[in-house]
Amino acid sequence: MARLSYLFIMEKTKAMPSQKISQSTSAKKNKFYLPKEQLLYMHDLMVKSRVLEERLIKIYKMGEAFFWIGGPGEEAFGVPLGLLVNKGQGIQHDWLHLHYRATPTLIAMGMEMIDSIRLIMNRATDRCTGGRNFSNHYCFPEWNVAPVTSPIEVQYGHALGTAWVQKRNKAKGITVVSGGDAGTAEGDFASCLVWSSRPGNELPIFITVQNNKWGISTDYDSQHGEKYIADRGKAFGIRTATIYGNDPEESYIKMKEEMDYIRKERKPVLAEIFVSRLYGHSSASGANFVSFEEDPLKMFEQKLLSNDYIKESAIKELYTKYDEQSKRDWETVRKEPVPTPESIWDHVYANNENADWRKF
Ligand SMILES: Cc1ncc(C[n+]2csc(CCOP(=O)(O)OP(=O)(O)O)c2C)c(N)n1
Repeated sequence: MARLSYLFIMEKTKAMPSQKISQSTSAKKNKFYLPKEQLLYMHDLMVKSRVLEERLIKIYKMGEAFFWIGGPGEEAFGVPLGLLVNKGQGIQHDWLHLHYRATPTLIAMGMEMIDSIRLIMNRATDRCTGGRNFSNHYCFPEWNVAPVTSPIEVQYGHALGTAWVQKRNKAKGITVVSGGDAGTAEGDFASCLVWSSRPGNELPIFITVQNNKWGISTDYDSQHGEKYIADRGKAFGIRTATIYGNDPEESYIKMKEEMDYIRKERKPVLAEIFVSRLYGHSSASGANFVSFEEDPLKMFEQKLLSNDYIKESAIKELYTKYDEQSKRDWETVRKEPVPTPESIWDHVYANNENADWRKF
């Protein structure tokens, strides 16, 4: 017991990572570069994503879900990414290998709130996994969104596969992979750098790392000797970028530049994007709001307000609209069935939905 409370105090008082996210000059200025309509649209999607995640946390805390993990704090990166994707099925479209903080990206791509609620509540109606996986473990074959995995970083190996097929077929689409800073210690990440940059066989892949400075409760500074994770790409001749991901406009402009380069040159880019983690790691660490990190949504709202692009009342209305919608969706999902025991083998193999492994 004494040890437990000691650990608890350690966790509470742990020093914050010292290396602060550096805000770029354009984000600091109270000036916008993108059209007003686009900024307001991005804001709308960011609010929708945040309200949805906060609804998921409430559902977990009500005891109606087993686990929560998600993306509050990554909206200013995730929404622009979703808007920049060439969405569709097949190699002419972009392929996405995302991790478990990708709600903002999926919302920007058109995912409905109810899809995410069905997933966290493990309902048979869940489009991604038929109610068989964790929250935020999305999978949308019709948009080339590969299943999110629980083992971290394996997606960097999977992503090579779709990028390789796109290259071999001279397809238009590119591959996008996302993951966290701590996970870059895994071999899969190193394999991704090696295989995406082989001379003459470079792959059209956008390798992104969302650096929130944490790996569950391990702080960034105690693990990384390199100044930037992105610098690792230089050893392989990969073009690199560091992006301040708490400003949606900066994320959009800089990621567009990198994605345009990949689309044209058919070569990889490694981008490190600095983001916040606003509700801790997951429900395993309490899923409570932390006030010591930058809130990209609040910062964006301040800038929109001071430029007179939106009124305080309109912001409130937006939150209310999505909050009410998420409540209605929750009520709907509550009444839906959970998967039947017989469905346990469904979707184990692609295109063989009723495969029963016991027959093999
Ligand atoms: C292969 C593997 N090792 C360990 C874990 C346990 N684990 C889950 S999340 C996580 C931290 C990941 O941190 P980071 O990559 O920075 O991503 P973040 O969660 O901060 O977005 C760890 C170690 C795991 N899921 N898979």
